[in-house]
Amino acid sequence: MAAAVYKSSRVRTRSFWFSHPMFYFKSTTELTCLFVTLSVLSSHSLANEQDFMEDFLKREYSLAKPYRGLSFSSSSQWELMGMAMVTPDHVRLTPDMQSRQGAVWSRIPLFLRDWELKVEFKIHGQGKKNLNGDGLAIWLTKDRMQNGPVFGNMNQFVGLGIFVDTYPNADKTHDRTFPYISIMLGNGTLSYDHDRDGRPTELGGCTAIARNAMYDTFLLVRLFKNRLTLMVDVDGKQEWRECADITGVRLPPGYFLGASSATGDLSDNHDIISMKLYQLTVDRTPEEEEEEEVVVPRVDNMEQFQVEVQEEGMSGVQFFFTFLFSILGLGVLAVVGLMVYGRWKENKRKRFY
Ligand SMILES: *[C@@H]1O[C@H](CO)[C@@H](O)[C@H](O)[C@H]1NC(C)=O
Ligand SMILES: [Ca+2]
Repeated sequence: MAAAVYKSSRVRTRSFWFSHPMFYFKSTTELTCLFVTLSVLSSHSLANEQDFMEDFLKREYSLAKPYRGLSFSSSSQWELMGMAMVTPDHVRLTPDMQSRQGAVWSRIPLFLRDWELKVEFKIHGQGKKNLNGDGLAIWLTKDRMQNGPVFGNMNQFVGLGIFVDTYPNADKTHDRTFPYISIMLGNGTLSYDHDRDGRPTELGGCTAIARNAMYDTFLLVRLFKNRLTLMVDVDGKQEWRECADITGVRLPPGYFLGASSATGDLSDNHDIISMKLYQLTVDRTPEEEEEEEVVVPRVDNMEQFQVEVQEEGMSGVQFFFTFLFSILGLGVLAVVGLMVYGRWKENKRKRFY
């Protein structure tokens, strides 16, 4: 859990420094200290970046124009399924029509441990806001080419699912703005709950206004030393915004990349423009090298997610009882205080006689 708390407090501290530097640091000594600290911090993060000694595109795992390695034939690297179709500009998983499903799956299992996946896509359609659906999903899973209720793929999947959910099925007055992108790690027993937009199993996520957008949407998924980060770029600025950051992610090797989508009563065009996989080369310590492989996907430190739940604040009932007990507690304290004071006064009076 430390990671999430540490991260959010660091972000807050930083924005405070930037907005009130002079207010906070009165003397030059303090400013010098701050400067040294910041330099150390930034050089540290630079060193982190250089951990990626080299990265390069793996064509056999990538899907890009003009989509040569893609067809229904068994010799292709990527395979289409359902309503999915290829055009010169994109792979359309579903058209803007009701009750369609489509997917595209890699045939080659991925055995890299550290990688980065860049996905470019576009979701667009005629429907008004919140009268469109349902979104698309990016997969790295044990099974491939399955039909089902999770954005056009099976439920109880085993592996990684990233959902670009464009329709709020749960309470529509809730604080969360859609489209919402979220991450789930399936282990074969966990179930994605569509009616609750997958909240019970979500490991992280963010809002990304990625529908009928002027620019294509980009997702960057990185698995680096068991740390899974998700970044998005929705407004064509070519800048990544952090969406989720999960440590201790353990994914068995040999899973398949894919993308799928489904429409129901509501629809949209769900277009994948490219999925590019880059290998990250990593320096490992001997201990890291020896880390045993897992058989079922899992997250090592599940506590990191309990914090997020707490951050949602107290419910009305919780608040009422906390308030009630605080008042009662104060009352008891006051009574005890008065009694002690009364005793003390009485004792003092007695001593005078
Ligand atoms: C999957 O994860 C859930 C929740 O962490 C756990 O209760 C369940 O036993 C796990 N299943 C497997 C097959 O590991
Ligand atoms: Ca939904």
